[in-house]
Amino acid sequence: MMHDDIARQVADRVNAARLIESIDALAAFGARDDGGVNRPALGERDIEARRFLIERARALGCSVSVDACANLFIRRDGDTALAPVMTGSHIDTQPTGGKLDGCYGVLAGFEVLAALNDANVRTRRPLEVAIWTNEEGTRFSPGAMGSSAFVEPSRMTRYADVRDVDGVTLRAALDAHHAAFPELGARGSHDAAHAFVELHIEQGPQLENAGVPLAVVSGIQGVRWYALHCAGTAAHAGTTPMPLRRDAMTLAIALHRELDGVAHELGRDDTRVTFGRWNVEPNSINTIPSAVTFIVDFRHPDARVLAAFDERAHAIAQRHGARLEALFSHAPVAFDAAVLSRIDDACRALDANALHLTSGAFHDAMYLAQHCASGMLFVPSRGGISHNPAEATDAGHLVLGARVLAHCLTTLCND
Ligand code: HGY
Ligand code: MN
Ligand code: MN
Repeated sequence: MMHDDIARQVADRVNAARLIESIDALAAFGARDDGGVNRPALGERDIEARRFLIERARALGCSVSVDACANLFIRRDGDTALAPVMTGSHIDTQPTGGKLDGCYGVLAGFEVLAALNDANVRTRRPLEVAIWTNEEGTRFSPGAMGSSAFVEPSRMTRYADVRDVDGVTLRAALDAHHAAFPELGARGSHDAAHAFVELHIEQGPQLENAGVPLAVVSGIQGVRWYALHCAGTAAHAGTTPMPLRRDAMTLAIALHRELDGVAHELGRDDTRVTFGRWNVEPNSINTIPSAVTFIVDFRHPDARVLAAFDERAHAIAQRHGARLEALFSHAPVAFDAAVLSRIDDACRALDANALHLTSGAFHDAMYLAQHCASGMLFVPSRGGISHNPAEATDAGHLVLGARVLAHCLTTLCND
């Protein structure tokens, strides 16, 4: 039987009810009252969610292994020991996250494993579903920590001492994960995979505005995160005359205004600049702030604009006497043409219309692209909303995305 026929058979065994049930079941770990999810990387809820997925993986007849950054690898053996095909994403969430960001890609990978079993299909290559640690970067910075450590293990030396807002180190969080799953074997080899395909929600409005159910993602824009540390002198809010103050917040607001202006001047309509995290000390109504730290998240598709912003940001910080700390940087990524063509083929095989677009959000696939031929597939986000409890995607789109993923992974596993 031709590869395409087999791939079609597997796609046809994707079970809508099973996929939707798994999304709702995973969302229970860290469920918020408003329908969203708050599941910080390697926290208790994440550990319990991982336990739930490890049990489901074993029920599917798969083995589960782990690496130094607690990335999980759910493996369905193939008929050979050739390099595996990989898929997957992340299950850590934003504090006011939704049920789908990352989770959908992991659970669609599980659905493909189940569909292969239901179709009684053996593949030439192994198939691995990866659960990458700390993609959001909201507990431990930088983002996409797990996938970046998988691609370059030496990064773990620097990552281990990174602390969350409560002062807990990544090392301590990894120790707690190991204590929770002492039986998990090490994945060991980091030999290149045959290919990596990540399925994800778009998290923006393009697909919905175009009325198209799928996107083959040609690349990801670049990202820079900086912390701006502004110093002042704590003093009494009532007694200290304005000219005598060293108010850290006054300095921070001046920096914010200039950085925002430069971001829009350099990047024009493609600029995405966000100042989402502020820390004020002592954060008291009637004490002049002695220290303010805020984080800038700057994104742009053009590497030259990212470099120009970097230069201007350093100059602005220096001129104002603030300390700029570079937290995270990833250049724009272009995915592998051959893998994108296979994803396109799968869309066509299932008579599904697909756009080509560049991702505004970063994803683990940006690092996997350094490891092996990689590509991404998107489904629409209702209202373009994400990183918000209202994040949602029509069930029909979720199922179609899983079917295309099943078709694509099956053909890649038979290369
Ligand atoms: O920030 C991002 O782009 C991703 O959603 N973590
Ligand atoms: Mn994500
Ligand atoms: Mn996200």
